[in-house]
Amino acid sequence: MKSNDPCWCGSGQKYKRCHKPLERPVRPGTISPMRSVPPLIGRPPYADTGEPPPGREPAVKSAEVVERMRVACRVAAEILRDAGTLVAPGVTTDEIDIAVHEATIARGAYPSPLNYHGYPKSVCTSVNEVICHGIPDDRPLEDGDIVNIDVTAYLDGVHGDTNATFLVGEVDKGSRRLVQITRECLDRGIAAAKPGRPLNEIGRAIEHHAHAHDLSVIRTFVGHGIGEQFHGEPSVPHYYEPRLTTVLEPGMVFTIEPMIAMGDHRERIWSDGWTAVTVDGSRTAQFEHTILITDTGNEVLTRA
Ligand code: HM4
Ligand code: CO
Ligand code: CO
Repeated sequence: MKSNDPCWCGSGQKYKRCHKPLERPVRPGTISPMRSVPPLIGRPPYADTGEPPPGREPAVKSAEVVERMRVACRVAAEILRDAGTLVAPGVTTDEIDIAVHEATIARGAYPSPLNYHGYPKSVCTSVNEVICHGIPDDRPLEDGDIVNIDVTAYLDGVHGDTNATFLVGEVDKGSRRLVQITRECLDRGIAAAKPGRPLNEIGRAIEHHAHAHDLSVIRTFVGHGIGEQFHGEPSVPHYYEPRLTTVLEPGMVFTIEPMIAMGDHRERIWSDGWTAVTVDGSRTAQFEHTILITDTGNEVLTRA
């Protein structure tokens, strides 16, 4: 990222931070009341209090936990695939939330985001310059938007977590390229996740690919261990962190979920306490899988 590169905004101006204000920034909308989950569905420990109990889960899972995670992860992938078919101009992110909520319950699962640290909805929907943790609201998707849908399902005591970025109608070439390179960043990260290798190879591979295409890597939000807890050890940065020499071991289960920006990697958080947006309004994309480290490489658990 050289400082005399043209601005990401497409204005043709010469310098990186010279863009004019966004024509249609995403703004906070109206959030509908929290939805309920039928009492017969197994609930994570934070579902009623909003706070997960203290205590850390080991990064290496038992074979029994892994078997349960295979199911939760496949269910999450199916829900995400189905939610993606709804994406179209005019559809509100609240409508996507309702569909994800109902599809999750229909599979006997609890939508993990719901009341996690008080999060008010069953899915995260992050549009354009929203990096992550966008709250579904009454904003209709517009032609030319990109939207990430982040689904986590809690089934039989374990979580499965996956997300993807979808195109809304006709999307400009720069945004399509952002989405494609971000998908490739996830693929490069997965390919680097092998037993006996340091954890930092994952972020190194992702960052290398993003920088090769003049894109930046979000640093504040990272991949995470997952299992009986939604977020646990290890923490998986999507940039190169040389001190992170933790060796990957068979049985580890974690997410890789790179968030890649067209401009500045820094974020600010809306006053809702959740919605993370880029400081310069540049668009971001994200893809996520939950993976298991095996004796020979890894297995992507979140395939539909
Ligand atoms: S909260 N999604 N994600 N995401 N949190 C509601 C929907 C959410 C997160 C999250 C990515 C990485 C880490 C985290 C996290 C603590 C520190 C409490 C364990 O919250 O690590 O939360
Ligand atoms: Co998250
Ligand atoms: Co995640």
